[in-house]
Amino acid sequence: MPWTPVLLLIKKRVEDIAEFSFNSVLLNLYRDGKDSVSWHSDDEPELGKYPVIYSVSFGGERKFQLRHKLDKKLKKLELILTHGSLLIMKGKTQEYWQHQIPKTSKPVMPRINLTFRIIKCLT
Ligand SMILES: O=C(O)CCC(=O)C(=O)O
Ligand SMILES: [Mn+2]
Repeated sequence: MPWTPVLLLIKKRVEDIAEFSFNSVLLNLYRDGKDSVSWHSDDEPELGKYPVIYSVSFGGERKFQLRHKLDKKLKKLELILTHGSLLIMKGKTQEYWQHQIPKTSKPVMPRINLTFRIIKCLT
């Protein structure tokens, strides 16, 4: 899909912070607490060896959890992604960690998450 004016505006704000550019964004809509994303790493080959992902959240607050893939003694990490927050994942995060947005039974506002990414082989 082509960039929309609003997405370009947000992309520019994110790039001003990052001091480099992104060439793609993935948009997720969580309509309510039943919408979720389960454990995964963003480690698709087209993101390269050390994916850099800038993740912007709008709307309802949701938990973001991280778990180490190998060291089971390490505690799960948990952050609350608030409206307007920016989460940065880079380096070996995707190699060693998985993340998820769990379902919640609490009433939550709809949420939109934008993950800005660099796809290495766009034609
Ligand atoms: O909604 C979020 O904060 C995370 C989304 C996510 O992990 C993804 O799209 O790969
Ligand atoms: Mn992800």
